[in-house]
Amino acid sequence: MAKKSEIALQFDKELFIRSVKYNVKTLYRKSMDEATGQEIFQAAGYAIKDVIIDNWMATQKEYEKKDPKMVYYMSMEFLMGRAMGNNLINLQAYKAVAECLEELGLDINVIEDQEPDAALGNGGLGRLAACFLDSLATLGYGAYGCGIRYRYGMFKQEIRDGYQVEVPDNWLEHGNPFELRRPEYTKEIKFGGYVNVYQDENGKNVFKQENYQSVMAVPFDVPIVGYGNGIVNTLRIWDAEPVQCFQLDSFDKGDYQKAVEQENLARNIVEVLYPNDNHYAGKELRLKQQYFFISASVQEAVAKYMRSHDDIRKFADKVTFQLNDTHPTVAVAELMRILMDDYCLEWDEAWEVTTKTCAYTNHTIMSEALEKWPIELFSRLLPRVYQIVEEINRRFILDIEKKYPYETGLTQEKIRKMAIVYDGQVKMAHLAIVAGYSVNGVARLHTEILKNQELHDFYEMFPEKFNNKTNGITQRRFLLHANPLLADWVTERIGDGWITDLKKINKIKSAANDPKAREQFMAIKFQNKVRLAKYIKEHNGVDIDPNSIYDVQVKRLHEYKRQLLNILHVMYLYNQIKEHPEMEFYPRTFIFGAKAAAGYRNAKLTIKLINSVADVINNDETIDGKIKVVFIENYRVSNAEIIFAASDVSEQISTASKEASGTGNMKFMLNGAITLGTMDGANVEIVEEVGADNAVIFGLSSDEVINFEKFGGYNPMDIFNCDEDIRKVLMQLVNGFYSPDDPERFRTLYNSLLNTESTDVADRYFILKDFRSYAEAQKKIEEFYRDSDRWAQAAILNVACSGKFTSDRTIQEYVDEIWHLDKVKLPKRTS
Ligand code: 26Q
Repeated sequence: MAKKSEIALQFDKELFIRSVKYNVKTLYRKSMDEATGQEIFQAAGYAIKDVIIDNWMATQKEYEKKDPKMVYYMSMEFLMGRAMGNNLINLQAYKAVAECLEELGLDINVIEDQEPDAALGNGGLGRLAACFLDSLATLGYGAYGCGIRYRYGMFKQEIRDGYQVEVPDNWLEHGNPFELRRPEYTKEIKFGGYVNVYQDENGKNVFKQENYQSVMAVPFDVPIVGYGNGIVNTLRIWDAEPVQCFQLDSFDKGDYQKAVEQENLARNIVEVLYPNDNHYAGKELRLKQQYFFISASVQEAVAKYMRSHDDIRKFADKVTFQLNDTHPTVAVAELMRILMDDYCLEWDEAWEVTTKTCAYTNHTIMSEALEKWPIELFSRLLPRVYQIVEEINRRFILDIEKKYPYETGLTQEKIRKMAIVYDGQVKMAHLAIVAGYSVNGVARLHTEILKNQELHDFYEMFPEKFNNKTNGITQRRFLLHANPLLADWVTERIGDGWITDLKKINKIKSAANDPKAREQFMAIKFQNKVRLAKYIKEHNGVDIDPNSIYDVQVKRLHEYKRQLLNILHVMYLYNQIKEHPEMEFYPRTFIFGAKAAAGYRNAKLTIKLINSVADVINNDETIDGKIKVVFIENYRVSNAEIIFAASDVSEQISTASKEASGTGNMKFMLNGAITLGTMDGANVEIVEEVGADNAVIFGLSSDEVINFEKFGGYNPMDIFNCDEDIRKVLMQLVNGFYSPDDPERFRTLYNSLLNTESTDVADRYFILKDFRSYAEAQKKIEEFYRDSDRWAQAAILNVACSGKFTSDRTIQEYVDEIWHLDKVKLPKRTS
């Protein structure tokens, strides 16, 4: 049997060095010592792409030969982060390249730092897509990621005067060595106009969209390297270009107008990623983006299939589309359109293919995230697609009437709740469920809530479609690359099998009871804490103490994630220390990192509050540095890698039932942090794996939250009136304690917790309700940490029990239970 290292490319160091020098010369007309860091990164990037490209070609050839079933992972977001380090890791060439660069007098970390993050996503959903691509390639499954090549990714966050300022992310400024433009696959995408019906020679209706505007979709391919197996899959992201260059004088006025509009459409459509996370904003341009990349991807998927098959009716034998939330759901109607209008299938035939091809993943139960497009907008932009959606809806309503006949008295209510087109809106989740063969949630609890609450009506109608796929993360990026010290320590003890089979990491369990191993583990954690302290000093100018507990909450800023609970507790602790200076207190560094959607007022104000609290506390010399508060600017994939490795406490404190899964929680666990969390999302399964003794849990259960939401019975004023400590903290929001220049600054945060006049529900996220329980849990953390042996034991057990949370496991479950893909193995390379 060929060993992994034989299949993986033999890495030729001399060739690589020559290639870097050559690239510096031909790209920049410079010698190595004249080149800037960025130029060397580019040159190294091209040299790495050279190494990848043979495997890429070999993989695609093998796919052509074996014709395996493939998945198209359709997603508005791929939060890839940096490519260089990850590609080298998966090529098993990281150390070799580090040595090459060293020979050239360069530090690989410095070169890696030159690469901008590919931030084509907001948060969890986008990063999940990136982890899935890594696992698909590593497991040897044929897959395409389909998305948009945004000119500007997730904004860069700057903190000025404590406030978030959004700065455009011009990530392509210096060029991207890892992408390949593929103009030969260009597709035309049509918007607007109207649909005319003609009859062909057989008297069959032919639908034709006319007087439309179009843009050209031009794909860029990005290689996705599997770990040590020679497989290279493709992330295909679409750029927009105007249909034709036009000359001013050769157009009459109407055409000129149209030409300009088309040019603008092309310019606008892929301009920028919408920076909303878990929030729907019904923007016309967003719907254009969705149809743009979906139409291009579906057209290409069908064209590719037909290049090597002759019967489009068997499409679903070879292709499946996974819809990453409802954002790509228009794929359902676009596939119907292509099958009927371009391939002349009858409705029933096209429906058969479509419903065997499309599957939908739900990532949220937050009602403000549900996509509902106004009919007026949807039908104006996509007139033919809308006709098809209407027909899907009409037929679905017939099904509802069949299942709930009028004599049951349920018909009207079911139609009202379940119809795809209703009340002037197109409901994308309903479309995805009706037209898909699978509906999955992303953690066990989340899937149960979907079945029993949010999507209960659909579950009753299609129980067989519903299934759970608990999220996962790739250990290649989030341990092997992010935490080399811990990765080496694990490998030394148990071998490197965990890199492709994370269950095996369970073998380090024995280290938890080995005093020497515990000491080594804590020493590694300490070094990682020093690395983060250095980063924070460089980027924030704040000194933090690596001997303090690093208590970390990094994730998007959202009220349901309750960063506000965290910072209110810090304010409370600070009051305690001031009131009882003699009180024993283990030094703590509270670390935050979060981007707020640009228009989300309370989220942005929470960032200001965190920074204001930091200002006061960090500059109060009377507390002996017992508490430090740090807000890490511009939290993103690349600095996340440094942060997870250095964390002691993982804050996962969402209101129970609101966080579908969370994936940061898993990255912390893998790096030996202890979860301080609610019984929400995947936290439930994390606690199940590691044991309740090795995590700290607090707060309302999801059932309790759901009951309060349904039946009422919680009034935060009761808590305000009875709990003096909480009252004091809340009053500090409005008495200028943290905002002497403007005492009213944080009034809206105060109101969100207490005031039923300004919001429909006071304390919608149960922050005050959970406060005491959280404070007690925090106390437990402190006691826990004081017993450093016990802490080290628990931390190691977290690493040891993280096996379930690899995205390799998640993907294998998608393959076995949803997609049914064929595995591909590359033949041994002889050259
Ligand atoms: C929708 C309409 C218009 C503009 C933007 C959006 C939009 C964009 C992004 C809506 C939602 C998102 C992102 C959602 C998201 O990241 N959800 C997270 O998905 C993770 C992966 O499954 C889970 O772990 C998290 O719990 C969930 O919050």
